[in-house]
Amino acid sequence: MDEKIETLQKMIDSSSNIVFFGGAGVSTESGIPDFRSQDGLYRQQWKYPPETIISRSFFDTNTKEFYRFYREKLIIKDAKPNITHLKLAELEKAGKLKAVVTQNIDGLHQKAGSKTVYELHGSTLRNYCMNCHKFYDDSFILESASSPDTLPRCECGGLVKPDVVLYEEGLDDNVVNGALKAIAEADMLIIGGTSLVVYPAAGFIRYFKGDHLVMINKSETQADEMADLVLHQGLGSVFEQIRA
Ligand code: CNA
Repeated sequence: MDEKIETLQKMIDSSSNIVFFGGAGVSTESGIPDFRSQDGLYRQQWKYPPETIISRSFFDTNTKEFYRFYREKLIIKDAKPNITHLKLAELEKAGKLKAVVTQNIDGLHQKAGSKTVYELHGSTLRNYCMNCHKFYDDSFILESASSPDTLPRCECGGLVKPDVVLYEEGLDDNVVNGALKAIAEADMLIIGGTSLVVYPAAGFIRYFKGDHLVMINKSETQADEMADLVLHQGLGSVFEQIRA
């Protein structure tokens, strides 16, 4: 076991209130592209930049184009949790990890068995009628596309919108409060798979006042300089060596 992994294991062993703060890099090893890596969604050619498409004003004015992107790029039907999701769930079961705070919208932490998950940006697994608030799953959104131009309509006729926080929309207060409380009370914060450039989410790590701050990310981030331990490598190659 290399020295940094040993240090990480010792930090985990001596902590009892760990929080994991993650982003799209947690799910790349499940086959879901992130935004900013080499093969991320921002490098793919699309008629509009992704941050434009997943904004509220675009949703309101170019609804068909929004759903074409949403169905094709953001709903990943058969994705399975990877070793990082599974180890985090094990750490929670062992009573060491108290919460996962995620910017991801893929539901994979819950699929892995994690119970306390703060989904800052919502979930593609939930979609709701903007008229009567009836909820629909992700299959409904996919199956409602008889042609790529078809909009997902509720039985009442209302448009079914993803329960995902779009650019220009605010975060849910309860989720934010839960996430901030968990981070503020943690004795160890592990940040992983996030470029830490999307706000306000990225600012949440500033609430941490515990003993061990660890950053695990393939590329450099703004958290590197304040972290006690920095690992620039794939999350899977780290978590496969960690004992709960
Ligand atoms: P991002 O900006 O794409 O950054 C991802 C970061 O993860 C990059 O710095 C990569 O270097 C790093 N990374 C990629 N793969 C790995 C790996 N295997 N191990 C370690 N590091 C890795 O994504 P952020 O989450 O920071 O940006 C926030 C956006 C992305 C949120 O609003 C999400 O909703 C959105 N997003 C989510 C998903 C998902 O739910 N799986 C997918 C794509 C985008």
